[in-house]
Amino acid sequence: MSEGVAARASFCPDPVVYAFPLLPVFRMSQLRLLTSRLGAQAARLLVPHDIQMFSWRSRSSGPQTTFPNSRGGGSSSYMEEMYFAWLENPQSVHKSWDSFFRKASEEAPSGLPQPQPPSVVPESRPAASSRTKTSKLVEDHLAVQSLIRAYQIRGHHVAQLDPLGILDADLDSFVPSDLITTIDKLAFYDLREADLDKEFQLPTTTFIGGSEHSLSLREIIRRLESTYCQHIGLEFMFINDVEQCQWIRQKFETPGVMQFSSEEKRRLLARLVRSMRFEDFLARKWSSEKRFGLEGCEVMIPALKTIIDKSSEMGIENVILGMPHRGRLNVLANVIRKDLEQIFCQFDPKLEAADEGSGDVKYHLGMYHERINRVTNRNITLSLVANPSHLEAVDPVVQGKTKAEQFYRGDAQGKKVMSILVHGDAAFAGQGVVYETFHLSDLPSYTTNGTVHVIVNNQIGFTTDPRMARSSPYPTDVARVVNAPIFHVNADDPEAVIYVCSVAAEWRNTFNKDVVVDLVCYRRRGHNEMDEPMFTQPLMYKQIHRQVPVLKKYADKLIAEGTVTLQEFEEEIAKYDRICEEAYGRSKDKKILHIKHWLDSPWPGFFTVDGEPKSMTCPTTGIPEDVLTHIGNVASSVPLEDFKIHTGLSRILRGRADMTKERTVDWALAEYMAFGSLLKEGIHVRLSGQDVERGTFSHRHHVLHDQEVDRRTCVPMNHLWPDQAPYTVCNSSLSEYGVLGFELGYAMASPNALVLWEAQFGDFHNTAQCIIDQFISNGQAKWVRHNGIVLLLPHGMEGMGPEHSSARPERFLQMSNDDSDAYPAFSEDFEVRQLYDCNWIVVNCSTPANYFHVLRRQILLPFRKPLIIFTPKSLLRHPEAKSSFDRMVSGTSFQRVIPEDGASARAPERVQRLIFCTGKVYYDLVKERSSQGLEEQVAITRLEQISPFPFDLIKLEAEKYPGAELVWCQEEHKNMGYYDYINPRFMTILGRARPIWYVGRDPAAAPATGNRNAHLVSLKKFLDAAFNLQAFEGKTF
Ligand SMILES: Cc1ncc(C[n+]2csc(CCOP(=O)(O)OP(=O)(O)O)c2C)c(N)n1
Ligand SMILES: [Mg+2]
Repeated sequence: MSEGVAARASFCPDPVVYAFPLLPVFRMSQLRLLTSRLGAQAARLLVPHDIQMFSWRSRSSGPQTTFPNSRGGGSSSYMEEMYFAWLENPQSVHKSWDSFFRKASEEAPSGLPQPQPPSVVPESRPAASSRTKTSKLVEDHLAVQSLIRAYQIRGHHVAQLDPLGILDADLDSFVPSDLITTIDKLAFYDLREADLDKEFQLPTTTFIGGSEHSLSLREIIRRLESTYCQHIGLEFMFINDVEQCQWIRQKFETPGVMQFSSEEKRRLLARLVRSMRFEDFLARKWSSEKRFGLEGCEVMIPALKTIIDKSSEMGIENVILGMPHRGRLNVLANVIRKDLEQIFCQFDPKLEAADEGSGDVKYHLGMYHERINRVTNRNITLSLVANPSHLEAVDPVVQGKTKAEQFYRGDAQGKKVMSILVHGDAAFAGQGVVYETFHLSDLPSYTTNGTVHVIVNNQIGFTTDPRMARSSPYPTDVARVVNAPIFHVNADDPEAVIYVCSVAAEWRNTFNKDVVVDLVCYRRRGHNEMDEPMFTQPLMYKQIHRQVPVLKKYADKLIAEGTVTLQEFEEEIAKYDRICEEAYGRSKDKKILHIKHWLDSPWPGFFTVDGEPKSMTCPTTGIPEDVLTHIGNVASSVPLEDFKIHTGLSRILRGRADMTKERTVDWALAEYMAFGSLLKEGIHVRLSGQDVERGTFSHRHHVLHDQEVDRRTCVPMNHLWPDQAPYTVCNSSLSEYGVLGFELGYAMASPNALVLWEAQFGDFHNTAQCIIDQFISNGQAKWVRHNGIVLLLPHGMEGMGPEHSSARPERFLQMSNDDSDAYPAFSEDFEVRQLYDCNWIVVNCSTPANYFHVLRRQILLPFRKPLIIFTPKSLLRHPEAKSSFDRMVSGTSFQRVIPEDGASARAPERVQRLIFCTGKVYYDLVKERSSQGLEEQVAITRLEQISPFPFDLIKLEAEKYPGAELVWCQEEHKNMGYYDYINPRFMTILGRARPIWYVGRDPAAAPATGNRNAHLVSLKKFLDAAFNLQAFEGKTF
């Protein structure tokens, strides 16, 4: 079987036998010669493919010659056609072909045997006798060029990637017909064994020659084999950019590139020792604990460390990592360098947690560490972002955090901050958020300037085989959509892995684009340490049990070649084992577990040293009138000269100017004022989501477009004050999961930014449900990490159908953690305490001023909580939905409840009904009350902050109207909206002495009807009930 790939392709009956150890490089001379002419099947395979523009410059001197639409990938027939056409009439072909053939004829050495015409030549072509030796020379050169290209494109299909040798990494044992895996394949190119020793000019699209410009065919094939078909499989030829392809070719093809100094080899061995012995140590001490060990992919530790070393060498100072369960503890210990005792004490079930919150399992926690990189001697900050079990959910979060860190450092090119994402093979292929995250990678407001992706491709997902887990050949194919090169590598060849990782880091630094390293490995144990893999993968695991661990293989190699001695190797192991033992000893002294030691994004200076808020008050959120006026003026102007805006927009700006003069704001202007005033105070504001720049409802217009100059835009918000903080407003890709995750990560980086994500319509947030359920609602409880992200969710029943109506308030409220049954103590700081204790804030503002205040409060609070805002649609233009400056000037604040202030409030004892409501339905209720003339009998009070529930204010309101029936009115169906949330809380306040009656739509399956008439009928029905003062007579509760 020493014939390597050739043997594999044709003769090997049992793939397990040949796959490992390293295959010797294909030796052409040992192959049987099968002199076959190009048969019909092979001719069929000559159908043109891989059509691409490429250039071929004469290696020695000649000018660049461009071949229009030439088939670079393996068809000589097109070139033959060109050639024969040129022979007949040089003017009949493009001048680039003319000059090429002319040059080739001039350079053709004499004395070559007269070639026979290939069998694929159509009959209409010139007879064999008319063909010259130049013709054969050209054809053979073109054939060799095609052959080189075939290896570059398809060599990875036969690369020896699987350490077990039982699976094909591309899920297919098919051997591409244009690779010379057996000698008869030469016929595919109309070449014969006799051609093997002929010299061929090398095109500039290969570097296999090193300083040689020509090589024998035998050597060409040997070098291609060794580059493309050994332990590294390269997928890059789909990349559209020729320069990038050249770069990769150079990195891998150049002879002798994979040389390691003995120091590098020893370092690699030491890292493998740590990786392997760490898992061994855990296995010994806690044999029945789940840890999702890295055994079978121990090389991941040196792989990640190489990426970090290399990046640090190129100037990176901050690396943000995201990764799943597999090997996470090992990464914490040996890459991030978390104190081992901190890790070990996580295994002690008796330790008491010192922090508030519910905590998380050890393989989900995050970490942040600043240290010196020992290889480069430079400072480096490493953070591993905490994540839920939900695989790949952390990807966009890491990217958002990375983007923010780059932004705050002014690192627009990503030269200082970068991200690394580690993935499992099954999850990378299966989870859609991976695709969504890739699609953010090159968008100006979302790019992190390249991410290095590392796949732990253990060729299994829990109990599922790859063939059942994906339809793509490789788990990595999703990366092709963004033209990211993919480097597959056999994880049992540590030097190949290290080389690939260092090229990946260089790629990222050179092109600022994503790159994927696919570590093809195996999983030595079950999915976790308690799992029996033989139930489902018996044969695979039989092979795995026979598999010699990579550390042993590599140590044997280095000992054999004299790089280390056995004694040194054993000492290295003993040294690390001692480190672990000592840390274990220390971990036993720990009595308390601090989850805050596992914080991935500390906010220096924001909290006290103990991690507490610096105060428990919130300053008032109003601002001086001159600031309001100034923002209003800028919002209604075009700050750039000679900038022509649309006439419709001029009208909108004039409207803003009028409102400013009249000292009023609508929704959009209130938002402008909130953002603008925060920018003035040095708070960066970022608003992201689909079509947010204009606003889905065409109300925002934060980006003005010059009507005469393409792509000339202006963001007046960035022209407010000379020293203001920057404002970013960005239309996102059409993704919720990816983009919301991204913004959450962005908000993680600093407390001094207002980061908002707006759903196009509120109901679309459910495609980002994982981010909401796993990160936003409980991130602080699990990971003691605050986050002030704001979700803007357009919501309201307006007859638009079952979609586009409900932002599903019930879901957010159901996940709110304030206790419905606990009657709170109304201390002086109740309002702010309640906010501090809650997991998130849910509001539905009915006035622009209140929206303004709640946005500002978000930043002025001494801590951070996610804020969910149900935002209006029709209210954006409702004439009544306006606020006076009086409600926004200094001294004013957010109103958690807006009490009735009309006629009924002036004589509350006479009021028969007090309606509580939230949001837009207020305006319907007021209109109906007025049309029925019930202003004195019915009071309407608005709940603006729904959660945490303003027990104190609601109590005051209820007490103010002692004789009134209490009603909760909502436009949503009864099983949706707010009713289930507010009802028990009202009961708690009222001591169950008074009922709170429900008025609203009946329970339903869909959030809204698709029939406009049905919508109006149900609206009328519940409005009638709201003002029917006899509606609840005689009813008990
Ligand atoms: C979104 C999601 N779905 C399902 C699971 C359950 N689950 C945990 S690990 C796993 C298999 C993961 O396989 P792979 O990505 O190949 O990683 P490996 O465990 O092999 O390293 C599954 C299905 C999960 N954690 N997240
Ligand atoms: Mg896997």
